[in-house]
Amino acid sequence: MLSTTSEPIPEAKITVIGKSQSGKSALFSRYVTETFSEPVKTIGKPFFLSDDILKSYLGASFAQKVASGGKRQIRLKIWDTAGDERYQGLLPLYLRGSQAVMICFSVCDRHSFEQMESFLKLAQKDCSSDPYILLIGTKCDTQKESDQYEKRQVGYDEAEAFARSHGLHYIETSAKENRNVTEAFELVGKEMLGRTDIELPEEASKKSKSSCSIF
Ligand SMILES: Nc1nc2c(ncn2[C@@H]2O[C@H](COP(=O)(O)OP(=O)(O)OP(=O)(O)O)[C@@H](O)[C@H]2O)c(=O)[nH]1
Ligand SMILES: [Mg+2]
Repeated sequence: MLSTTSEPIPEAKITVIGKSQSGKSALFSRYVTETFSEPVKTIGKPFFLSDDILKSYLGASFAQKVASGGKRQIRLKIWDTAGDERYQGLLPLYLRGSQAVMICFSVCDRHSFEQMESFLKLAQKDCSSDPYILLIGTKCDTQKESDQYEKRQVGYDEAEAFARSHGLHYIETSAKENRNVTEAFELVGKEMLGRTDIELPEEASKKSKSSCSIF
């Protein structure tokens, strides 16, 4: 049974990183708003027509959503960061204190896959504790037989082997066709519920009052 509303829901900070145009915002907004619309490059201006659900910050967008991780619930506080190189200097700020990092590449952009190693290092260096890292191959609706522009350039087996060699899970998603999006976030939620550093809202607010971090 899921927890009742009177019980406090534990929360976790999740940060989504990866090369520009790898599909981070489409994945994030598909999960949070359950829609797919042509996203605007994340730079820190209000993106999508929105609303109170998605909030815009310098070099990132933020939203939260309660996920079910098996029998329990967890509030995912999600930061969707800008992949544009001009904003890479801000990444350590967003990564700090993240309990999970979703590293995205596009299966139709080999260059974005080649950058996984450096994003992985960044996640391992800049999160304060040992984060749960999930590798995500986005745009899996693009297949070999598609036109040149959207041709798949990274196969599932290669990406999965890369993830396994680093002891990580790998999942392929399509925000466009709504494939594996909820599954990816719920996997993160489930992993978070198995950790000991997950906080209840009161603990998190006490901590933020006693530190300088705005996140
Ligand atoms: N075919 C397909 N295209 C997608 C999918 N997800 C995103 N795209 C397209 O990929 C492009 C980039 O998507 P974004 O979500 O803005 O990428 P991003 O990683 O947030 O980019 P930055 O904000 O620049 O870091 C857009 O034109 C999207 O429409 C998908 O699942 N399938
Ligand atoms: Mg974006």
